[in-house]
Amino acid sequence: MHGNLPKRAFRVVLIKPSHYDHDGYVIQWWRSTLPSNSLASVYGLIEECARDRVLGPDVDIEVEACDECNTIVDVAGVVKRIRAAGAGMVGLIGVQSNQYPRALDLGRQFRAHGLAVVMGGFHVSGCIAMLPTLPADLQEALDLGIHLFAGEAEGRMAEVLRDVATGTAKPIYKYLNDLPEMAAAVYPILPRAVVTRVAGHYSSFDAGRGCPFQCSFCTIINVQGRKSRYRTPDDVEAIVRANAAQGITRFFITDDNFARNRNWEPILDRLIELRERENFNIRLLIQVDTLCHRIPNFIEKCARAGCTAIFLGLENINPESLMGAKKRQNKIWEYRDMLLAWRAQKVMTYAGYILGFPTDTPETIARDIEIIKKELPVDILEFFYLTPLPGSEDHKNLYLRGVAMDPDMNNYDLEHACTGHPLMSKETWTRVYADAWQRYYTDAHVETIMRRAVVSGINRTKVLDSLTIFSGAARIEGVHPLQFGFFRRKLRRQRRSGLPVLGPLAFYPWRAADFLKVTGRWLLLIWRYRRIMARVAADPASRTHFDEALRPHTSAGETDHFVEVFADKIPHTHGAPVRVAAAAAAAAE
Ligand code: B12
Ligand code: SF4
Repeated sequence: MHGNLPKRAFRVVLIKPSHYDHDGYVIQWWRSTLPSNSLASVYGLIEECARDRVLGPDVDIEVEACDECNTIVDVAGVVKRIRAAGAGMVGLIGVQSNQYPRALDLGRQFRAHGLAVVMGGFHVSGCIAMLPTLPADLQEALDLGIHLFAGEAEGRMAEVLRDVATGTAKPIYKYLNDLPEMAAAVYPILPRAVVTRVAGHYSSFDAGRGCPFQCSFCTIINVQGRKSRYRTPDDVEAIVRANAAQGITRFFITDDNFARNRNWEPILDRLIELRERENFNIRLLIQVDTLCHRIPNFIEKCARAGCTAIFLGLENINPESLMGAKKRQNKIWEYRDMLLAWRAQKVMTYAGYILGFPTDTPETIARDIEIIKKELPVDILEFFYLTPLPGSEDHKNLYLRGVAMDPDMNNYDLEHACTGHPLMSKETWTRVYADAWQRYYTDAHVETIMRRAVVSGINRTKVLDSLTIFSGAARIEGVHPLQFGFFRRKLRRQRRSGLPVLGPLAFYPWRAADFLKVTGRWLLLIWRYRRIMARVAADPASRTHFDEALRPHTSAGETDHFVEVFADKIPHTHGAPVRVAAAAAAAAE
């Protein structure tokens, strides 16, 4: 019957916006280094709508996706393709606060051509979840006729498409209080052509959402909730198989804390089965917390399932800062055991470190980084400013108290001081951030990390490549390594609205000089680090290398030197080193 209906098309163009650098150019690369899971999630949802023909049996839903971090958005081309299809919409995907100004600039251009635009992601969801009234920037989007989507879209995408197709889309879709179950939910997927724009062909999926902890700087718990919602092993297997069919077997599991995914074990068991019985060459990058070593078998199973690297939120080594941010779960006296447990499985560790907690000063930060270098066997340390991200409790409190915060959302990328600090001026804090990279990534410490990699049997090329990127991204490119890619592109015309588009005679000589300077600095860094690697590899002593950071705790109650430094700051929580607290109390008498 339906076969007689003339076919129509509805084209959905999904764009994950990037954000602007200091000069107002879009941060984009020939190849990015990390995949966008938000894009993969929404792509999967639109594909489901296409399969289910939610706009009617005669309407073909066509979908295309791009991540602006690795693809130039051709606005005119998008307009042409949607017009050629006869109907459609632009989806601005996974828009974070720092990406909001860029997303608005893109939305404005599409709206000027009369296209329907829908925007979702953490800025929209976080602001609507936490603030009593709609902030001015979200109102600006509404005034442009952009539709906002707050919450998660699983099970809701068909409604949005139908509304857009019939011209009845709502200004705001609000689904924050009704979080979808993830069991049997549609899973994230991207076509190979999109994935190949990520160096190393990494794809991603979230095996779960929600985190039980309550860190005050966190946005996630206020948008995705604190209850663990998780995918089934069958779904995870289906994700792996669907990607493997396109030749993709490397995944970033984007759960903020995979260790608190209540289904972690059956999921890992299934991945282990796929690797060990069916020879899938799975490689995983996961995010965990600092208590994960206490979960029986967790680390061992992660390694068997193909985990070669982890991200963890160390955040700070001063218990006072951690308590202030309600990060009570971080027990500094267990940091070394936890890191050694990962090393024993040959897994590389990346740790996030936040600068700007209320009691931080340039001196304490410098001291703490030196302590980490000497006493903790972490490979990569990455620095962030403590930032009141929209959607976090910190942001809400400052907002309600009327404390000044940077009005430019582009700066909420964890690389800028966005509010005042009680002990440091903005200039000092900025200097401290730059100094932190300098202080950690000294050639001497890079050499120590390489020696530790050799003795622990961790893939040295992987460690060396990461050291190069993390050492150079902020200092050479001026962008955080999490936003890094290979070969920066700066398009003369893709400049932030309000800033002038330079003429070719001014732009190209500047860009050529800029390119040569940056390339020269990279080549120098790569050359230096390769020499360090060669030296370490040639030195037989590397194979028996030992330093304080690699020393396991041998007797019960034994504490690290740095734990003693913070003895008076450690709260009397369960498991805290009593000997240290007692010693500190005795010393104080
Ligand atoms: C994986 C990840 C990354 C990856 C990939 C980016 C990505 N978005 O996929 C990498 C490592 C590149 C990354 C980098 C950064 N990230 Co990040 N990242 C995440 C993380 C852990 C998961 C993202 C995800 O996949 N979520 C699951 C998806 C399904 O949720 P979602 O994006 O919200 O999308 C759903 C809905 O919002 C909605 N939706 C979204 N878009 C649209 C569009 C339409 C049209 C519709 C209808 C619906 C819709 O439907 C989706 C499905 O339910 C989140 C935390 C989190 N739990 O979400 C942080 C998070 C998004 N990142 C954050 C930040 C700050 C950054 C960085 C600036 C720095 C940093 N510290 O990491 C950089 C920015 C660089 C960049 N280019 O994105 C913040 C953003 C907070 C904010 N208010 O802006 C978050 C929330 C974490 C935090 N610290 O609070 N990140
Ligand atoms: S552990 Fe991570 S995801 Fe969980 S509340 Fe803290 S910052 Fe958020």
